[in-house]
This record gives sequence, structure tokens and C-alpha cells, in this order.
Amino acid sequence: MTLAARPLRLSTADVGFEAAFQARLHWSADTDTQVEQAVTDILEAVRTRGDEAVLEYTRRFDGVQAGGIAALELKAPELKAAFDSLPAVQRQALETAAQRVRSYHEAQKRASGESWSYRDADGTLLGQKVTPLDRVGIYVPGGKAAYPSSVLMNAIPAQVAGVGEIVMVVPTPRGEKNPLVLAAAHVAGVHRAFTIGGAQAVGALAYGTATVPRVDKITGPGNAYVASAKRRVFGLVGIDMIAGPSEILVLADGSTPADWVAMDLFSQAEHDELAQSILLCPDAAYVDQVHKEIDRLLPEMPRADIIAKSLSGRGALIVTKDMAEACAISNRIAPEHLEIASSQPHRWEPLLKHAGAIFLGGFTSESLGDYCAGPNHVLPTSSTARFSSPLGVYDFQKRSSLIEVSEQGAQSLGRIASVLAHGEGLQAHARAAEMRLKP
Ligand code: HSO
Ligand code: ZN
Repeated sequence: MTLAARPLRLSTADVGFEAAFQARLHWSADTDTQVEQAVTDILEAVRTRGDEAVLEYTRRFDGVQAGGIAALELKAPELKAAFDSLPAVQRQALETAAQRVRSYHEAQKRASGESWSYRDADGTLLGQKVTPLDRVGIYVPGGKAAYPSSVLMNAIPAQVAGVGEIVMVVPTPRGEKNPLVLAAAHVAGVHRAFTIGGAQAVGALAYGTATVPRVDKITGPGNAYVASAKRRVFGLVGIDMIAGPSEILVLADGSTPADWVAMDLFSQAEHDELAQSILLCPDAAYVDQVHKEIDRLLPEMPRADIIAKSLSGRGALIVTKDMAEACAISNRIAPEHLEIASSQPHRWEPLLKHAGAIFLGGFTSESLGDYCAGPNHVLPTSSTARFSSPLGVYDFQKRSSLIEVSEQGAQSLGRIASVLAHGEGLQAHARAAEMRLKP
């Protein structure tokens, strides 16, 4: 069998463009009722039976033969030992990536994560106090997508925000621990870690058990069971987002080597058969070149099978009228990752409104952002970039309003409040304001 990637080839000038384009974009987050039922049962068991249920499910689903739940905790010396046992190049890469991610998130905190206040002319003080969450749980997948880089991207903004305790959970199928994941937890300053996963881990973090501490928010990606469990416990705890398959959209003007663009399309496609890679470009000959490079490079890829399925099922190469039209289509898609593979990226960037992360210019491969540029790689997918943002320091903080009314302020505000309170028929409200008015 010859493996072929068959991305849809379209032109915005085609009569059937709109329908074909819509069909390609469609992705449904609908969950399976079997998954829903299983998650309901697991959460209920963990809520009522705590550690015992977590242990049972971990034995059953992960094949881990732990004697007790305490054996599922990874202690700090084990995380450090995992780090120490790595080859020097890997230790160095992890530390440099962590340091860059930290610097970026520190800048983010300085720019938008600090408390502020001002005083009215009558001396009334108004402000906003920013405080970190006390305790957060980060979910790290342990199956086919065990990403140490995601440990950094979840734990570091939490640490920069000043979260008191960061608890990591990671399933270890058949007891196999991923040394890079453990090492990343050490580098990122994770406080406690447990080798548990699935809906049972989400339940343990949300309800708390005798051993696993109850957290205030759960972040991090996971499979359908984890996503469903996160949805269910939302409200009791905060959650970050429900992430769909990865996406990349490349806007190209033909100035970036076609093989670079082909590989960037592969880099998201290799994550998942359902990942989406799209090229938008006004130059039809260049689109053909990228297509040729896709065919040439595919057989070299160890994950060729996943890439071919992803590109054939959800990929598209689209010829546009011009770059402005390409930007307009990109805004409609609101992709997770948006590359502007152009010699004039700053010309097009102002036209782009909706994207999780924007990568400017031919040297900025999306993969650099996945690992070490600094910004977070946990990004809104499935068009949710229309209304949401990358994971950041702000996800690990909350805000309280501050109000200190001066004696003088109590006079003017008291009169207004009294009028409105009477209008609402709320006597106690009105009188509380009126009592503070000077006769
Ligand atoms: N591109 C993924 C993140 C990742 N890539 C981790 C490689 N490792 C999220 O969009
Ligand atoms: Zn990636």
C-alpha cells in the first residue's frame, strides 16, 4: 500500500468552495454516551469511596499493581533522580525551555496580572486585588501523547502566578514512568505528583481523597474520559478549557521555502489523525510546490500514517484571490496556530484577529513555540480563539474588587443607592445607605 496524503485542493474562485470549505472545517465535540456513563460512575465512586476507588480504577485501567495509594505518589527525590539520569543535552534543553517560558510568563504577569487602585476626588478608594489560587491540579496525559513540554506549559504559569501548591497527576500504563515527564515536573517546580489518570484522577483532584489533596482548578489536556470528567466537575473546581485536536493554518505569500511549509503542516498533523492543517495562499504555483513537497517528504516520516490520515481527512490547500482574502478566511477559521509565512508578516498581522498564537515570518516555525520560544502552547482550538486565550498566569489568579468609601463619598453614593434600592423594593439596602448620610 502506498501511503498518500490527500489534502483537499480548493480555490476560493470555485463554485462549490463554500460548501466544501465548511465540510472540511466541521469538527464535533459531541461525546459518546458510553463515555458519559462510565465517567458518571467513576466520579461517583471516587466521591464516595475516595482512595479505595482511585486505587481500584488505577489497577483496572492502567494495570498498575500498587499495594496502596501511597505507592502511587511520586516523591520529590524520584523526580530529581529522573532529571539527574537524563543525558546532559536533554537536561539543558529542558532547563533552557523552562527558563524562557518563565521569563515570558513573568512579563505577562507584570503587564496584566498585578493589583491596581485609584481614589475618587472625595477620597473613595476603588481597586482590584489579584491573588493566586491556593492549589491547582495539572493533568498530564500518559498514553500516546506524553508531553514533557506540556508539564512546563501548565506548571510554570501556575508557579509564576504564585500558586501555593501544584499537584500533578499522570497515568503510567503498566507502571511505565516517562523519565522526561518526571524530570519536567522537577524543573517546573511541581509540589506533589501522583501516577493516576483518567476520570478517577480528575475526581480525586476535584473532591479530594485522604491522600490526594482537593484542588481549586484543574488544567491540562486529556482523552475523552478526562475531558468529560473535567466538564462534570466544573463549578466545584475551575477548569482551563476543553481542548480539541491540534490545528495549524499557514498563510503563505510564496516567500518561504515550500518544504518548510510542508513540514510545518506535518508538525500538527502528526499529533492526531483528527488534527487540522490548512494552507492559504494566493499563488497557485506555490500551492502546487507545497503539495509536491508533502508527497516527497511524507514517506520519510515515522508518523506518516497519522499525517496521511489527518491531511486526507481534514487538511486543505486553498488558493485565494489575494493575501487579504486569505487573512479574512483565517479569521473565520480562528485557528489554534497561525503562521504568517510571508516576507512582510507585519503587513498582514494587523488584519488577523482570531488565533491562539500567531507566528510571524518564515523562520518562526510553530514547533519552536511548542517547546521553547516562551509563550504557552496550551491554546484555544476548534474556533474558540474567537473568545478565549492561551493558558496564562491569569488562569492561575483571580481578582477581588476593593471598595473603601470615604465619609464624603458615603453622602453622594448613599443618595444614589437609596433611590435605586427603593426602586427595587429593598428596604434594608436603602436604610443601610441612608444611615450613613449626615443629617
Ligand atoms: N502543538 C501542541 C503542543 C505540543 N507539541 C507538545 C509538541 N509537544 C499543542 O497545540
Ligand atoms: Zn505540537
